[in-house]
Parts: sequence; C-alpha cells; structure tokens
Amino acid sequence: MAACVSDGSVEPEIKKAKPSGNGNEEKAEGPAASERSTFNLHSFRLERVLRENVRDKTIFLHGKVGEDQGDVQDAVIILEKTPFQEDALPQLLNRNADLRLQMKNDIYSTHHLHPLPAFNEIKTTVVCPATEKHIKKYLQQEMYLVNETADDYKNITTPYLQSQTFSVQWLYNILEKKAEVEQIIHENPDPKIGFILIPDFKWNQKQMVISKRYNIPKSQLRIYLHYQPSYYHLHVHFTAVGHDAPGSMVERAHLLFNVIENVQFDPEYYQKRTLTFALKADDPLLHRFKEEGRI
Ligand code: G7M
Repeated sequence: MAACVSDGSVEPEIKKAKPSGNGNEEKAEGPAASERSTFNLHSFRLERVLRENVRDKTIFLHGKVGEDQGDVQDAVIILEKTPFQEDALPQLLNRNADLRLQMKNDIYSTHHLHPLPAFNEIKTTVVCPATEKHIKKYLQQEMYLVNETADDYKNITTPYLQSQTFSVQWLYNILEKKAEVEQIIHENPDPKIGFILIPDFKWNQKQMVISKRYNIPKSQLRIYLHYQPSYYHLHVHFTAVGHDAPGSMVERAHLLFNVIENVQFDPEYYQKRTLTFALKADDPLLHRFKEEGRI
C-alpha cells in the first residue's frame, strides 16, 4: 500500500474564541485533554539555530532534552508563524483588541497588535529523538546539482541507499492506523493498489485551498513524486498549483502524469535516463559522487 501526502486540502479545525458575557470580549478556550502535548518544551535546551527563513517565517532549532532526568536526547523543533484565517478576523479586530501605537505621521500610522493567544498560534513540529540525519536535513547549506546516470544509480546511489537507515516507521504507523488516524482524508483498502491520502505534517491545515476542499479541479492540482525523496516508500505529493509549495522545484518534483506516460512509453524509462537532483554540501551521497569523480 502506498501513502499519499496531500498538501493543505483538508478541513480547517479552527479553534474559535468563545464570546463571553457581553459578547464584546473574547476569551480563548483552553486545550482539550487530547490536545495537551506530552513534549516538555521547558526541558528543551537550545544548542543552535539550524536555519531561519524570514519569508516563510520559520525557524529550525536544534537542542537537547531530558538533561534533568539524565536521559539526554537530541531534538529538532520547527517553529512557523501561521497565516491569517479569514474567519478569525472579527476576533482579531475586536474593539477590545490590544493595539499599541508605534508611530504616527500625517495619515499614516503603524501599530503593534497583541492578539489573544488563540490567534497568535505558532505551528510547532518536534522531532525527538532526532538523529544526526534529521539535524543535517534541516541545516542551512549550499546546494549542488547532480546528474545521475543509470550507471551512477547502480554504482553510487543504490549502495549508498542500502547502507542507510532513515526510519519510515512514521509512515507504517499511518498505513497501519497507529497514528494520524483522524487526519485521513481518503483511503482505498485494496491490497494491491490501495493507498491512504493524508495531509503532509508540514502543512498548516488552516489555510490555502481548504474551503474548496472537495472542489479543486484536477487542472489546479500539482501531483508529483520527489526524486530524491526524503523517505523511500512510494508516496505522491498533491499541492494547489497556485501555491508556491516547498519541494515543487524542477530539480526535485516529477509530475505524476509525466512519470506515468514515460513508463507507458518505455517501462525501463527511469532505469535508463539521467536524473538531476540537488544535494546539500554535506550530504554523504554528494561526497560519494565526488569520490567517483562525477562532480
Ligand atoms: O518526497 P519526500 O520523501 O521528501 O516527502 C516526504 C514528506 O512526508 C515530506 O513532505 C514530509 O513533510 C512528510 N512527512 C514526514 N514525516 C516524518 C511525516 C509524518 O510523521 N506525518 C506526515 N503526515 N507527514 C510526514
């Protein structure tokens, strides 16, 4: 069974602020028991910032947890400021909003708005325990393009992949319904061609195309595979064509439509052709290509 990773086309699960007595003030609901995190953020000791992206408003952190219990583990935390949700605007612009003047000049003024915590959410992804490979994955680095021929795949890439253990346990947890069950959008249980459609955990499921969940025409879906993928288990990415999705660049994304047509045209198409992909400066696979004089 294959897993499909969909991007953003799921129902919004917006935690609404509850109007209090007079209807003007807004109070945020506390988390439900099932929403309370088991990850102890306060035990995280920051070691370094791996990467920061001002445009995406994301920061990738590496640190240690469990030092107080003598069970030290590496952890990666990704913080991402989430986009505005249109239906939360009335609460955001409510007349009790805490709006502080920064400067005023003629008809222009700038302010700092301090919304209630519920409207100031930061999407937080935790990888714990994080392996050296996770840490490298998120580290900012120079990228290099590799043109991998059929021989390179046989002599360099395959032996490298076979020596690697990047666990896909999370993916089997999805397929075996041990995790993210409530996130499943669609399932085809056929033992041969079955699959599960689930949102990629890097997407904030409250934005984008959500309102049109069931109405996105096929012609507005970008459906593709990654080469190289991060996880070797067949999966397909779905993003809205109007969304500048990370991972949809030409050196990584292969449109499913083209892949199917290429394989129909020649079943050995991908065994024969040269494929180009980008690798980070310290990627061991890049070193192997260098050692073989292929870069
Ligand atoms: O093609 P590639 O292997 O890079 O894509 C894998 C995708 O799986 C990435 O876009 C990740 O963001 C996503 N992903 C990774 N993990 C560990 C999880 C997870 O635990 N749950 C979900 N839903 N998606 C994940």
